[in-house]
Amino acid sequence: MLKEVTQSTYFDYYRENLFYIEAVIEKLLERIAEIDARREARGERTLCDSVQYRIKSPDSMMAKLKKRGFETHCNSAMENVYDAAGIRIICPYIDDVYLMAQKLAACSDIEVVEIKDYIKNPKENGYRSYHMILKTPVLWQGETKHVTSEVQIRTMVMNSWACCEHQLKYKKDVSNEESVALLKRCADEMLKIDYSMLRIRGMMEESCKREEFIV
Ligand code: 0O2
Repeated sequence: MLKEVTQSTYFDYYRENLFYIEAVIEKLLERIAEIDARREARGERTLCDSVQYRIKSPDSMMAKLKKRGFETHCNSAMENVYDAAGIRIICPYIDDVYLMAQKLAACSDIEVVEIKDYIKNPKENGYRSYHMILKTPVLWQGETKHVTSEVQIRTMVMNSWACCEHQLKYKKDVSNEESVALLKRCADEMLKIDYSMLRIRGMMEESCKREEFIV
């Protein structure tokens, strides 16, 4: 059971929806693990460095609903906001992000509702990540519900930038233009690191293949 499910503040707000939210997270974690387990069995590199998840806190959910002009009760949350269940997949390389997204979309019990590719179209502040809104059927006490969730997929490099930025300024009104511009420049430089790492991997894989061929 996820730690949020045992907290009464979460249950007081989400009521029985909390169990569906927990179930959808567990199902997606299973699918993600299966994707990498299949690759491992074929002797391929795994796509995930780590996977994180969370249930959106009632305060954060109510603030989001209010900001968007919706009522703040839990039924409104389940209808109007898609990220009560949130999963973040951290991948070593930038091509892993797209491969993982493709593999998830191919799962028979996962429907892709929306995609926001903040890697191809980064946010103005430099934020990069691949976001998927998914709908997944979950069964709980004999009733099946189609539950939405948000899956964020990004590289370790993108994740370090996002974590620092989140701590420094996300949702805060920071008016120091120089620091905001510097943060954006860091994000752009970090993207170059992602592409360099991909190139290095390609070069190493090539030389391994050549050595195997010679032997
Ligand atoms: P938390 O604390 O992660 O749950 P909106 O929330 O209205 O701006 P929307 O339409 O819900 O945006 O989805 P979007 O833009 O795809 O972003 C949702 C999530 O992406 C956010 O969740 C963050 O986790 C992450 N995110 C988006 N933009 C940024 C950013 O500029 N910096 C960082 N560090 N993370 C970002 P929540 O619900 O806002 O917050």
